[in-house]
Amino acid sequence: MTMPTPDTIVAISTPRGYSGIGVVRMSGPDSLPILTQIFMPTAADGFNDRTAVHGKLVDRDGRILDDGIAVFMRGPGSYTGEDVVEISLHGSPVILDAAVGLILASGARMAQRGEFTRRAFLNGKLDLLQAEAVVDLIESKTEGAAREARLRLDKGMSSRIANIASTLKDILAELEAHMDFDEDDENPAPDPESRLAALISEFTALQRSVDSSRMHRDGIRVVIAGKPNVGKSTLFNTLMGSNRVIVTPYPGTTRDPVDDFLVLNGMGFLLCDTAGMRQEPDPIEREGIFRTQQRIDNADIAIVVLDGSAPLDQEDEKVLCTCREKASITVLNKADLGLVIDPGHPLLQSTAIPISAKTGFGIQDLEEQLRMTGSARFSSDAGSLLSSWCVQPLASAEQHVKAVLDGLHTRSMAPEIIALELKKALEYLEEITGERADDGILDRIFERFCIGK
Ligand SMILES: Nc1nc2c(ncn2[C@@H]2O[C@H](COP(=O)(O)OP(=O)(O)OP(=O)(O)O)[C@@H](O)[C@H]2O)c(=O)[nH]1
Ligand SMILES: [Mg+2]
Repeated sequence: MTMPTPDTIVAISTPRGYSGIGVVRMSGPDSLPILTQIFMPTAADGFNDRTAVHGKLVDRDGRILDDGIAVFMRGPGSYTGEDVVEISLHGSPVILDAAVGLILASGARMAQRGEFTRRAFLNGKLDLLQAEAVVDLIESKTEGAAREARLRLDKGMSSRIANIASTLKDILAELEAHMDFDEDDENPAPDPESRLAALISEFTALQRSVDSSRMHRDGIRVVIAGKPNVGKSTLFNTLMGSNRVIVTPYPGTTRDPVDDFLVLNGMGFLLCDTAGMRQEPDPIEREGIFRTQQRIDNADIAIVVLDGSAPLDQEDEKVLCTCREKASITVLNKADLGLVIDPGHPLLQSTAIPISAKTGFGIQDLEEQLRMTGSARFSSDAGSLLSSWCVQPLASAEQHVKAVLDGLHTRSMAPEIIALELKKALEYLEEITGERADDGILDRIFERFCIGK
C-alpha cells in the first residue's frame, strides 16, 4: 500500500492579536513553490535551505502587503520532516490573515489542530510521548512543568518504554530460536524469569509516574477542609493574594467548591475552597458538603483548618478523621485571638501550624509545608512521566508479562503460548510510543494542540 502524497498546510503559528511579529507556517511539498509566488526576496540569490531571507509579501497584482523574513527548511531535516516555510511578518491579524489568504489561493489548505506535529509524528521525527511533551511544554503553567516537559521531549520516557520492549524482544527471539530446535539438548531452554520479574518493577514505577504527570501539568490538588466558620475562605483568599471568595461571620457561607491556580516557587497547586462540614445541615448545605467530600477524596493534599482559638469539638474530629488517610497539613487558625488548642494535640495527625489567615501570621510556614508536602508527592524522576491514557496499555502489557511469569513458575505454559503473550505485551507498548496507536488515540492527543503547532 502506498501512502497518499501529503498536501500543503498553512496556519498562523503565533497567538492571535497585535504583536511585534507574527509567524505564518507552511508544511508540505508545495511550500517552496508557494513561497516563491507570494514573497519577493530583496537579494537576488533566492531561497536556500535554512537561510533567513528578507523580502516583500506581494499579492497577485504585485501590491506589497508587508515586508518580513522567510525561512525555507527542506525536508526531511525540518520539524515536520516535510518542506517547511516560516514567514515572519508584522504581527497584525490583518496582515497575517492576508498572507494565509494568498497561500490558500495558491493551493494550500488550513492546518488542523496539531497537524504540523502530527505530520512530524507520522514522518518519524518524534514519537507519541514526545508529541505529548510538545503540547505539555506549550501549556505549562509553572517553571517546574516546563522543565519536566522539556526533559520528556528529549526522549527520557520513550527510551524507558523502548528498553522494556527490547528486553521482551530479546526473550522472544531466544524462545523462538529454542522452539526451532525442539528436543535439542545442545540448546538449553531460555530462562527469562529474572529479567521478566525486573520488568514488573519497572511497570510499577511507570504507573506511579502517571500521577506525577497529572500534578505537573494541572497542579497538585489541595483541598481546604474544616467545619464551618473556621476561616477556610479567608485562608484561600490570603494564599491567593486576592478577595476571590466570599467571607462572612456566618457559618455555612461557602456552598460550591471554588478552585484557583496557585504558584509557589515554581510549583503549581490547584487550591480548592470548600463548604464547611457539619452535622444536620440544611438541604442546600448538604449538597455543598457532599461536594466537599468529593474534593477531599480527589485531593493530593488536604489542609485541615481548625479554629485554634476554641477547643476541639466533634465536628473538628470528624474532619480530621475524614482526612486521616491523606497527605494533610493541619492549621490552627485565628491564632491572633490566642490559641487554646495545643499544636501537638494527640488527635492531630502531625504537629499543627498556628496561623492567622486574617493577619498573615504563619502563612509563610504553611506555604513552606505545602511545598515540602508537594515535593514529596512528585515523582523524583523528572522527564519520565506518562499521561493517564497510557495507564490502560501499560496495565495490559504488565498483565501479559505477569501471565508469562506465572506460566514459567508453574511450568504450565507451552513455549508457543509464552511467545504469544510476549507479543501481546509488545503490542501494548507499541501503542504507547505510537508505533501501533489507533486514530482515536492520535486524535485525542493532537486535539489538545493549538492550530499552527
Ligand atoms: N480573628 C480572626 N478571624 C478570622 C480569621 N480567619 C477568619 N476569620 C473570621 O472568621 C469568620 C469566618 O471566616 P470564613 O473564611 O468565611 O470561614 P469559612 O471556614 O470559610 O466558613 P464557611 O464558608 O461558612 O464554612 C469571618 O468573620 C472571618 O473574618 C483569623 O485568622 N482571625
Ligand atoms: Mg467559606
